[in-house]
Amino acid sequence: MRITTAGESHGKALVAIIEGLPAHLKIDVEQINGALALRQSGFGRGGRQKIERDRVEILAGVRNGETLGSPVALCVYNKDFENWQNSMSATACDEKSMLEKRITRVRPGHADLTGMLKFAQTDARNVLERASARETAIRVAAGEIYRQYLLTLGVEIGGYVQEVCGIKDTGRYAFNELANAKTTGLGMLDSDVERRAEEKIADLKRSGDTAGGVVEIRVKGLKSGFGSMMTYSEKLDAQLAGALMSIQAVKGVEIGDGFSVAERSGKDVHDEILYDSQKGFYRETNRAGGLEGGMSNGEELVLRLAMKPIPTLMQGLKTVDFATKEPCTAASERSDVCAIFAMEIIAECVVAETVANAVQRRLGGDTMQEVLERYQRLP
Ligand code: EPS
Repeated sequence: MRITTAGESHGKALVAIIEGLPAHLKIDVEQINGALALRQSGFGRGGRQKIERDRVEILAGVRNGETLGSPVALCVYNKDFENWQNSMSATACDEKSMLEKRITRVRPGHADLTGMLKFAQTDARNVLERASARETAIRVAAGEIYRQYLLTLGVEIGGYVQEVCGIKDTGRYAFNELANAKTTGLGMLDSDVERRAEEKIADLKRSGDTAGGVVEIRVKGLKSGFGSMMTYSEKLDAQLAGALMSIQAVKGVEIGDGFSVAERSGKDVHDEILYDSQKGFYRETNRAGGLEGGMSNGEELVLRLAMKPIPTLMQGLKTVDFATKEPCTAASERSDVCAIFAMEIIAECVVAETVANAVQRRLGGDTMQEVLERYQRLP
């Protein structure tokens, strides 16, 4: 399955086309809209989210609530476009409005400077409009379709926010506890830690600063053997790491015990293998995070990702004006202070996309019934 997205942050709309979905996948539009609303929420979000009310419109590929096997086209309109038409329309922009919206005080940590140099632009807006994390709205809409594909097979995805700007939750949670993270406001599962994290975000807001954090994503019910050690491009751990790193602001990804495996010897890292006539092969520990040799091993997939602080700071960092080459403070109009809860929702969707693709690559199938039968026949 292949997905392409397009859309600028203050352009008319975000769109996606997914090719290769089997026919007869039931599509629940309200579930997609629920995820879009969650992505917009969370403590620390800024003024833009008061303008947007993201809802998906399915333009093609679905009839009467089921995929047809044809490309599925999705659209999420940007309400803010109404306020930006004069400078963001595809045709006939107003010179004065474009000048007013022009950004040359490039922001450290954003794509502004490198993108301007690479694409020969004199206005950072021609770079940042696409680099913006607004694009994740359409990735969530598409990701929810992949989640519905996986749910048909009994594969579930959950997650929670583990850390915000150094304030960490060190608890361990069973998969069925993760759903609570969607109801807390910041996506954390320990209410004391969450309260301290919210205080930290409020402090940072007062000082014009921003925060990132760590999110953990888990996948339950995926059978063994997805991905492959045969070629590096087929390794599921590599695909997951690459997909998660493609989300705006992600600077690190860990699988299972991640970086901490380097601190311990082999006997404290590898998961010993047991056999039971009912359960088949299994492990009592899951330090590998459900992935060995680039393949799912039947245990839960465990992934963590680190999000850097948002690079638009209200108290702008030192930079250089691209036009004058003079030192200045970086541009800022409005910004989120922390979007870690949004990251949790987005990361689940990106994982859904990657895992669904690994399943479809191995099993094939023109209809969901074929995919399901093939999945159920696997050990
Ligand atoms: C973003 C800047 C802000 C964020 C935006 C990402 O938008 P604006 O410039 O309109 O205030 O709110 O994220 C979203 C719009 C969103 O829906 O997540 C950026 O520069 O990356």
